[in-house]
Order: sequence, then C-alpha cells, then structure tokens
Amino acid sequence: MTRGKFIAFEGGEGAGKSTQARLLAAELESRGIACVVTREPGGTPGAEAIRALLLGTEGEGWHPRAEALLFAAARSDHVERLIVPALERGEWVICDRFVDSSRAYQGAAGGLSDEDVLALHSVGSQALLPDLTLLIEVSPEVAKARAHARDLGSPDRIGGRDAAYHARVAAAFSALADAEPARFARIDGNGDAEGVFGDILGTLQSHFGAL
Ligand code: Z5A
Repeated sequence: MTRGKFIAFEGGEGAGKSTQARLLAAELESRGIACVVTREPGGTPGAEAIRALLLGTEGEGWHPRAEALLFAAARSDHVERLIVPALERGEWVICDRFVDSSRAYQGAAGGLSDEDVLALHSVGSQALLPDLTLLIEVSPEVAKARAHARDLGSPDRIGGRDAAYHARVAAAFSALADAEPARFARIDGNGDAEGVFGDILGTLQSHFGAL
C-alpha cells in the first residue's frame, strides 16, 4: 500500500483555507483519490473537546505555555487517531492548519521559542510534518473583511487578538515559508476562490506530478 500524501493549509484567519481544503477534496475525489478533510485544533472527539477549551471565550483564558501544550495535546490525538491511520490506508489527508500554526501563533506571535514549539511537537506527534504546506496569503484588509463577515463581529479567543498579534503571525508564516521552500508553497489568496484553486492545483501538479 502506498502511503497517502499529507497536505496542510496554513495562513491567517479569513485567508480561505477551509474553502480551498473543500475544493481540493472534491477535486481529488473526482480523480478517484480517496482523501480525508480535517482541521486543527480538532479532527477527533478528544481534539474537538480541546478546541472548545482553547477557542471558547468563557473564563480567563490560557497562559501562552498552557495554550501551546493544549494545541500540542489536541494535535497528538489527531495525528495518532486520524492522520497517520488515514495515510497508512493510502488516503490523502487535507488538514486545515497544522504545526506551523503553533509555530506562528504560540511561537513567534505568542512568545514561545520555535525550539520549544517543535519540542512539544516531537513529544506529542513524533515531529510529523506535511508533505506539502500551502500557505495562503491575503492582505490584512481582505483577511479582516472575510473574517468579520463570517464571525458577524464575534471572533473566537485567538481571532479576537489585536492587529499587531495578527501581523506577527503573518510575518512568522512568511519566514517559515522562506526557510523551508521545499515543503512550503506560497499561494496568493486575494483573488476569487476559483482562481486561487487553479493556482493550488498547478502547485500540486508541479510538486507531485500528474494527479
Ligand atoms: N490556532 C493556533 O493559535 N495555534 C494552532 O496550532 C492552531 C490554530 C492549529 C482556529 O480557528 C484558531 O486557532 C485560529 C488560529 C488558532 N485563530 N485565528 N486567527 P479556526 O480554524 O476556526 O479559524 P481560522 O483558521 O482562522 O479559519 P477561518 O477564519 O475560517 O479562515 P479560513 O479557513 O482561512 O477561511 P474560509 O473559512 O475559507 O473563508 C472565510 C470567509 O471568506 C468565508 O465566508 C468564505 O466564503 C470567504 N472566502 C473564502 N475564500 C474566498 C475568496 N477567495 N474570495 C472571497 N471570499 C472568500
């Protein structure tokens, strides 16, 4: 059995990750490629329960180190119970956010070192990395308008952080992509969804060959 491919979508809020993940799954299925679409934090019952703890706006919230541990714990369950078994069945896994979100949000923007975030990932998820990480980048104005339209002005605990925090996240994603050009592809997400998807399909074909 050939192991499936692991594709992650990354980027700030409102970049269009979920939209593009759904379009990619439909395209792969239409080509006879079995795939699983999933998300972080979440994807398994345990990880979805941790998601509610992380993103709910009740209570006093989490210290940055506790937050990083909770994301790593959710990811560990997700990797163990859903991602690795699907890859071993030969299915492609399309994941809406993965460890690079922890590196950008809890690391660069939240104050933890990249080494510490990667150490948690090593313990929790055996340092699993995607075969390809698609970083969707949009202008801050587009991100804000899309997220606002979706949230109707009630963002989750992390989405509601200030513009400076989200600017640090965007800069961190950009730096991660520059540092690992073989794993990352940068996608301009400012255009319409179909145009963005065309770029993603072209990127997959040049990365993996004909699908
Ligand atoms: N987080 C973290 O801190 N550390 C971690 O390790 C992980 C996550 C894994 C997860 O929230 C939060 O957790 C997130 C990071 C943090 N907080 N923030 N910021 P989430 O997954 O629920 O939220 P999100 O990742 O930010 O997703 P999002 O805002 O839903 O963005 P998206 O998936 O990139 O966008 P979308 O849902 O596809 O589209 C948003 C809207 O724009 C929607 O109405 C679409 O119809 C529309 N859209 C999408 N594409 C287009 C185009 N191309 N043109 C026009 N309109 C479009």
